[in-house]
Amino acid sequence: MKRASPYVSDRRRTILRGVAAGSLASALSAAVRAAPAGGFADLPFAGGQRELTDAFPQKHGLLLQRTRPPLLETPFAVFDHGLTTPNDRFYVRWHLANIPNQIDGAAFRISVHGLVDHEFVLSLDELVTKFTPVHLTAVNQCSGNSRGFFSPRVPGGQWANGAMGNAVWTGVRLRDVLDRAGVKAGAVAVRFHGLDTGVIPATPMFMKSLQIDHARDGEVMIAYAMNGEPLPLLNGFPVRLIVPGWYSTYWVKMLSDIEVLGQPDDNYWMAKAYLVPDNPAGNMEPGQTGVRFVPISHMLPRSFITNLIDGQHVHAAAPLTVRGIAFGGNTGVRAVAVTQDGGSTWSGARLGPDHGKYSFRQWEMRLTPRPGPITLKVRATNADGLAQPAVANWNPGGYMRNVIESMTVLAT
Ligand SMILES: Nc1nc2c(c(=O)[nH]1)N[C@H]1C(S)=C(S)[C@@H](COP(=O)(O)O)O[C@H]1N2
Ligand SMILES: [Mo]
Repeated sequence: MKRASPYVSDRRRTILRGVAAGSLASALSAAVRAAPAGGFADLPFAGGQRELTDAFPQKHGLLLQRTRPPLLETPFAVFDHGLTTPNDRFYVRWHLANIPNQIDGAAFRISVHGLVDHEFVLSLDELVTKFTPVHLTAVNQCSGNSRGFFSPRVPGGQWANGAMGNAVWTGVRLRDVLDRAGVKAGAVAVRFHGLDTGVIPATPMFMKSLQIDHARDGEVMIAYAMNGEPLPLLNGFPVRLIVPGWYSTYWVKMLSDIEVLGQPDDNYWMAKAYLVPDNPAGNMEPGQTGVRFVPISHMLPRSFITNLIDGQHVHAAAPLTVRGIAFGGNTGVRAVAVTQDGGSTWSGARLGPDHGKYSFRQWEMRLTPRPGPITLKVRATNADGLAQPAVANWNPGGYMRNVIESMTVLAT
């Protein structure tokens, strides 16, 4: 048996402490009766009034969109505070209403089964101590982040830009777990599900799959820590899947079941939900017919200004720092550019330290505004040379929005 490194045993204690923290978490049902944190916010689209809530366990100051199952958005100002998104401010999204209120980490098991040589169940303790730990900084972004800005509007969670976050994930390679099971010839996909269920038995269980080669690429992780702490219950305690560069619909939370499949997965959540037009931007015209749809996959480049808000007054003729975050999607950020003249001229921003290709990248630019309104736009180009578009993509699911963002400030 492999002896655990001090780091791992340290980690293990943290995780086991996390179990206790998990049971301290107030029940969700009690949580939703609690009073608002104080304060409301107006997201910049019709129907965007949100209460700021403290009512959910391990969460603080999130924009309440729905209580059960919870949809909680990160207020955008949080992204100005640092490279990673604090766990208590990290957004939350669930599909099904029955989510465990507490999980006993000591009793928790992951079942690995299907087209493998040896089926087995894995305890949290084994996962933490028997596999090589890995760390990765990666953006978790909902496929429907920014859906509230779609025009024409589409149904679904009406998020502004806060259904995303960046965290340092610690866990093990999915490949290592699959290797221990021994994937048989003929395997085509690996399917994942967690502990959440629907209210009525007819509700399809939330299950997502990856192609076998993707599942074994050595990057996909089973994470047991987020920013050095156990995962908050609502972000998937005790373990979740991390699929770097892919939309978070694949990042299955409270992961309890891993099944190797010998045929493509045609379950509801793969075959019917989360489909996008089969082109690089997931784009189509509203009302267009004959469009071929495919399962959503990797993310697209995006960038945001984080230290200014639309309509803000700034000093004219004095140096102004504009800063923000960018990410490349499924690869790193090559460049971030800013325009203050509607897009005729762009200047390169200074990029902050590189924390890996799946992380947010901070950027900064100094400019001296002339008096009057200034429309600022920011554009990221990723390492593949793909830049954000000037015109928004559209699809009926409200997925993959990544248009160049714009805001107007008034210099006086
Ligand atoms: N078990 C489970 N995992 C899940 C989901 C879910 O409903 N159940 N939703 C997915 C979707 S669509 C998103 S956007 C992310 C949200 O992750 P977060 O709540 O940690 O931010 O979880 C993903 N993993
Ligand atoms: Mo999502």
